[in-house]
Amino acid sequence: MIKVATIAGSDASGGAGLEADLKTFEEYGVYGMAAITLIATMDPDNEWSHGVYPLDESVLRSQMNTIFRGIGADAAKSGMLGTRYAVEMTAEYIQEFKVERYVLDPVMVCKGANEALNPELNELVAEKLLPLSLVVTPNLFEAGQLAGVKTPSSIEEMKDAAKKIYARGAHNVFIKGGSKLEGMTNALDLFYDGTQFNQVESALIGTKWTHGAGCTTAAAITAGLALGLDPYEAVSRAKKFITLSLRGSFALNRWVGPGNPSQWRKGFN
Ligand code: PXL
Repeated sequence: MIKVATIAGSDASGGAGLEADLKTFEEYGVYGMAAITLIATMDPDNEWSHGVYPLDESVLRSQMNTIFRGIGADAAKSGMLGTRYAVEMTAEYIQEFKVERYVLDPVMVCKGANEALNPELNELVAEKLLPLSLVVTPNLFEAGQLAGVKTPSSIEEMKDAAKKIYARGAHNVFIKGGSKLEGMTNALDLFYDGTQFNQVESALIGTKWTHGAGCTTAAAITAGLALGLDPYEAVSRAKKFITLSLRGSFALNRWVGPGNPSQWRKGFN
């Protein structure tokens, strides 16, 4: 059995975080494991505002030992880390256990939460985790932060950010422009392997229920890598996966709605 680990937050609403990761791993037919960095909750009595509860360092370390020392992972991803020790421990275990297929989802913002999360950690993430990542999956805002430039708003600016992120050590950079680029009629993402750019495009899915799309995309890339796809193949398949998932998106309540990773199983396109 191919085994895949996520080091991520729990999203109590089930659409993002490690819940999205495990659902995605299941669709890919790989065995999923999770080290929980923090628990995110949402308050129905206060406009779905987010609470974030990091787990103690020792609890995180016990989970990391369970997974990496006790079992082993063919690939791993990290999502919301939330604390300095979670960033450092992720670097430590990815290195010690020589996890070559490591996907860094540099979660810096959360749809539905207005302010950036833990901006003081962004530089630490770039320094410690970018050089270990086989693929890094920033959205436009995160790409700007990792590259040290303003948030890209055109393909040229995405390319410039991708080069800068590559120069900081990431082996492959996948910037998710999605629907957010100026003047786009498609959902356009950019893949850069240090020599070549590939635009990865799909039709825009007109939905506001996109909660967890970033987590799902990074999880799909990780599972694809674990199955032996090369980075560009893994990204291309993940793009199809998230497009289908968003086609099946739905509201959970008036504030939030996720995609549906099980659309993949139905195999329509
Ligand atoms: O979508 C970003 C994200 C990642 N991880 C967790 C989250 C969220 C957004 O809600 O809760 C745990």
